[in-house]
Amino acid sequence: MVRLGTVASTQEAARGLPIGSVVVAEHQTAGRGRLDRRWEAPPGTALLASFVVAPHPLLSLAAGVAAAEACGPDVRLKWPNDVMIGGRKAGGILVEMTALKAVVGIGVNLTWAPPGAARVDQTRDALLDTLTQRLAAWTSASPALIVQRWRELSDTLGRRVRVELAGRVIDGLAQDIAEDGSLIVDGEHISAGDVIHLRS
Ligand code: BT5
Repeated sequence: MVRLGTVASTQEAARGLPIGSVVVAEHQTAGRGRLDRRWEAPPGTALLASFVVAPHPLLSLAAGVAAAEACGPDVRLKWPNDVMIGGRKAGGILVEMTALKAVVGIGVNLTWAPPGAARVDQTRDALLDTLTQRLAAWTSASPALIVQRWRELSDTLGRRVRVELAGRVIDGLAQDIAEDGSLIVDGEHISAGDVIHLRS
């Protein structure tokens, strides 16, 4: 485990390290979300970690399941892998994959959250411990088991959602997760993108 003070992003710090490495930082000056969005957290207020793992086709869902289980019983997952408490985002996951390895970045709000977001009431080290264990278990689980557990933890399935794709918007019912991890909305398989939960 590599513990750092201030770093641009733990993702970059982890990229050159071997499988099995974990990088944790106190503060990120350029914490990233998906699609180059920002991940915000004042110094010392969050779990900011990157895990170097073997590539896995369902890694993003597996990491979501691991994070949900580590964060506590009230946590649900918004597709693809937002960690939600009471409908508010408490944590996020960024998976970056190459042919040989993957870096799973996980950020969880602990003592601070941006307006409208949620926090997890745990210490950083306790959460890091459970998360490391859960991630090891779920990254070696079968795809069928990962999908089944994701369904149980889902906050998205059964809801009306809006999916924004390049140049197109789909409003429909989030029916299921396919074996490849894609979200099925009104029969259409969505493999990447952002989902908005609509009020039904
Ligand atoms: C994510 O992206 O949710 C993935 C976040 C991954 C962060 C970790 S921290 C350790 C590692 N190192 C990094 O540099 N990154 C990873 P996305 O689904 O794109 O969501 C990003 C959006 O979430 C932003 O555009 C904001 O709207 C919102 N956001 C930013 N900071 C937040 C926070 N602390 N809590 C809740 N929402 C936040």
